[in-house]
Amino acid sequence: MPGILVSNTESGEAHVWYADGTKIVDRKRVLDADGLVVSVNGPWKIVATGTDAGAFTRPNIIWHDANSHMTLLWRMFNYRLSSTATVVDEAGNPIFVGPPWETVGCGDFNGDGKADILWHDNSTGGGTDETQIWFIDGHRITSRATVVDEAGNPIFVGPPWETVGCGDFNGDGKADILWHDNSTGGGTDETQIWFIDGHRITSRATVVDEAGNPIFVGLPWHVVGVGDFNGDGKADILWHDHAPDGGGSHELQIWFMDGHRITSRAAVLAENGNPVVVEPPWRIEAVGEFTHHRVGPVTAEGSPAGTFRGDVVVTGKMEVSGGIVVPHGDISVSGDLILTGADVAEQFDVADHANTADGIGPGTVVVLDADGAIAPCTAAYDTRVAGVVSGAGDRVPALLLDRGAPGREAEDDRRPVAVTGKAWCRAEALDHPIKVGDLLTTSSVRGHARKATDRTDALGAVIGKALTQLHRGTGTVLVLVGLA
Ligand SMILES: [Ca+2]
Ligand SMILES: [Ca+2]
Ligand SMILES: [Ca+2]
Repeated sequence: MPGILVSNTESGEAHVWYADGTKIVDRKRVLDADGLVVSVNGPWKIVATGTDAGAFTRPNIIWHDANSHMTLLWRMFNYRLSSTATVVDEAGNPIFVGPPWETVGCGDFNGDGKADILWHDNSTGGGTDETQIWFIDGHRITSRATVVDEAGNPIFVGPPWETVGCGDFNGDGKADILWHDNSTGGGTDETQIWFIDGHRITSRATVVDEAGNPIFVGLPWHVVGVGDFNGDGKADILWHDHAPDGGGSHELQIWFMDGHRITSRAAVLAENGNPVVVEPPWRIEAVGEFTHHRVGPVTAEGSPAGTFRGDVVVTGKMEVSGGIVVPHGDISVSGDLILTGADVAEQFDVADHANTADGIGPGTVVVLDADGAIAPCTAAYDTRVAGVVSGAGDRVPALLLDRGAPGREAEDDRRPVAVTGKAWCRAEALDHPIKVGDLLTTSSVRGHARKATDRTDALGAVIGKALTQLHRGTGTVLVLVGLA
């Protein structure tokens, strides 16, 4: 939703005024990451707002420090600071640029979905009147380019012309540059758009009124921002009737644009329907897209209790007690995948002859038959060993592979076999006690493991390493499963 960013020059607080068309529908104080009211007084000044498209759009407030000349991005969640990042150059080093260079605004000039920063090298401060774009990815400059004219030559325009904003006026997905020919500096009060593709001007046009005639508007009216107020994909122009000496009605007007032509004009209204007024100590900082999310618990019931068509972003923890089903697509994790289960198990069919009264329960040492089905081991040093049926004691599988969809037929005749990780295992110490660290192999006692005492025979028949001991008889041993 378009938002007008205003600040109070006395208290320092900043507000986002959410605009639905021409009407202010909500006003929120800009908060820092701790939820405290932000103060914009001091060397740091808000110079623009931008929006990065992507998995989700997120507004950025762009700050510039008059002392250090650093440029800082504030990534916002609604009207609250989410994270900050210093703009860095192509090599990753913080970049310091100040007067006579001035930040004009922020827009996506090359159409890659990422907001770029527009600068002007003001000749009244000794600059060359060059206009330059920093193409940005995240907070890093990927390249810089001087704006060139239709013929590809660098273009130098300065006072009385002023760059007053940028936005995509013709809806081609690439930001354009808005100029005004200030009459107090000897200009004609013409407003002009440079339509841009990357850093090249494709065409220039004087803004015309609804009837197609060039329109000349100057002080006390001046442009304070560019944003798409009616959501038609084309940027509109926000004007403020406020002279530097304090004159004017202090009202705001939007020019709804289609390319360089005004389709309609309307005053910005307050919640009560009256024209909104911005007068000192309030001042307008920028216009941007600000997300306007509901804050507070949302509850819903039913099946389904909610449906989203599009991406869903969760910035906090998500707790799911009913399971997650991903019928299509991948799951990608950039952090650690933490599983409380103990082993990685592979699902196997149980051989027909193994479905005896004795069963093939958790902890059973199993071997493969000729069909790849599993049955309890019955011989020592059996190289057909597949692992240990998972799930004995307090250990459950962390990852279950080759598992059919829930409810799949014949899933009852299958068992998860731990092929790596920790699992409790039936074992016998009839001839040889098992100590921690002993290699275990199959036993002639059905479904049991035993200590591997013969290294040669054990080759290819190792189940894993004992993590607990068994002095005599039969019992269970925790095994670090590792087939070898
Ligand atoms: Ca871009
Ligand atoms: Ca455009
Ligand atoms: Ca529009």
